[in-house]
Amino acid sequence: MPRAGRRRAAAALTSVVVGVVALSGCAGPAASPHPAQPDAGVQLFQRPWTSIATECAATIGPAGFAWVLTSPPQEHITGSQWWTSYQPVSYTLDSKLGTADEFAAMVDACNAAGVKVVVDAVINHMAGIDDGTGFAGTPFSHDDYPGLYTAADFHHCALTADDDISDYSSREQVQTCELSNLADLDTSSPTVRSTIASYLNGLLDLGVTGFRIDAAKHMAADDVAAIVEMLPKDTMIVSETIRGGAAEAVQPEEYTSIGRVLEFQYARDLSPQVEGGVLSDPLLEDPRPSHVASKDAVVFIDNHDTERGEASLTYRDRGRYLLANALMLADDYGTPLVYSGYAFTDNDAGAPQDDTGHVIGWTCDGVTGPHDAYDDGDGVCTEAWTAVAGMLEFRAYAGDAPRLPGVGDGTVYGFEREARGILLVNPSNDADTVTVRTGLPDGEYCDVISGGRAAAVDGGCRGTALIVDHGELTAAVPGIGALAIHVGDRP
Ligand code: LAG
Ligand code: CA
Repeated sequence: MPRAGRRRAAAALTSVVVGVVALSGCAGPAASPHPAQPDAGVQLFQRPWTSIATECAATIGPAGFAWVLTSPPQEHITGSQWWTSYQPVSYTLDSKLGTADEFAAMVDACNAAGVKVVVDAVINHMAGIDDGTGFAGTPFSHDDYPGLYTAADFHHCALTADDDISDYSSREQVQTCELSNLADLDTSSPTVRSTIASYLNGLLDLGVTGFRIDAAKHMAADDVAAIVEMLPKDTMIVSETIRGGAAEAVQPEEYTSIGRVLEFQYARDLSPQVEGGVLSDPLLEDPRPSHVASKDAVVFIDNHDTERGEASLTYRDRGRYLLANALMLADDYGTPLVYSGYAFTDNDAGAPQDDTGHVIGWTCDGVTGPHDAYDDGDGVCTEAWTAVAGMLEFRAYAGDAPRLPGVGDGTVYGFEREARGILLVNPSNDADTVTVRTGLPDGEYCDVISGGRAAAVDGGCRGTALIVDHGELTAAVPGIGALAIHVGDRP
């Protein structure tokens, strides 16, 4: 079958990329540096497949992202709200984000640009409404999906009056009752498991690399593990397990043997510091308190749920949001996932769509940073920000160098990745000049926050030039601004 062939081609491409960048230095830190393999991803929320295809080649690949996380690709209930994507009607790849052919072409385009594709897999549940006709024309009712599932394939928990989850201290409720009325699949059933696995294997056959497991907390870890065991061994898995505190029955740690998990505590610790203007070191030992181990964590400043809820920094915070993203990308904890959505005032509002219900889409040509103001529906285009590309380059050169204890004074805080790079951020409104000690070799460097990737040009710097002299860096850090230098970007 050509499908299996495509998958092998994608895997081969990946190993070539790894081979080129995996030359790590055998000498000390002062040796000529090589960038490590990229690891960071970007969530392109509600971005149509044709837009992602363009964007992989135009900005995401060149910026140095390793992967994109897409919104759910399966048929869903009709409606203009974004969250219709989270109410599956069938596993046909025909949605407001595009057709199966457009999806396949997007995967090919991204893989060709060196960007892996991770798909949001909604497998805990089906629709939350009584009945209807799906986006691709499939008729359904709450627990009956023709050719796919019948009532026997769903949990009917009978633990609460309406079968909805109400008590998060009850494992049985969280995993077998309905999450806000969404028909809860009986993921302990072998036939349900294999139906889900064949949906996911079909996506892998198209060249996808892995999955965000939506609502993983609402499925027993054994159920998720059994489904993942039906996929190829190298499938990337990122479970969405919202950390809900010690009183909750289900904890993220239960899912780390299956793959990585989204660590919600990271932004809860970092963002209020940036917002409040007073930064300090987290506990630098691994694992950090209330965090899974670094190797198990995918971290983010916000996502499509938290930007409508708990997140203390979002695109609306512009410069401070950028600082939080820079701090995350410079860190030695977890795998970062940058978020890129669209502006909104109504939490339910979907991305702009045409009269067939398809999202119109957007690409990010010419975007270099946060806008001063956003109109509803504007793409935020975080992936195209100069500073983000610069910090991805910083991250690649930082490699596995440890994060050192924080430096700075006044309103400036920063940290070094030992002898590889140093980031200074200033969350206050006024510029502040600091002098800090650093293990970077003496000489001139180009700031990648203002200059982006390959900030050194024609013997100078695209952005700010900085000097390390006698092991000291003196720098004027702009208000609500940052500076970052690393050993790979020197004029
Ligand atoms: C997720 N992760 O575990 C997604 O990240 C999150 O965006 C999903 O909720 C949720 N789990 C289910 O996949 C979203 C919206 C909800 C929406 C739901 C289903 O945040 O607001 O619920 O998707 O579309 C909506 C209505 C509810 C209604 C429900 C069922 O808001 O009032 O009960 O639909 O009809
Ligand atoms: Ca469940």
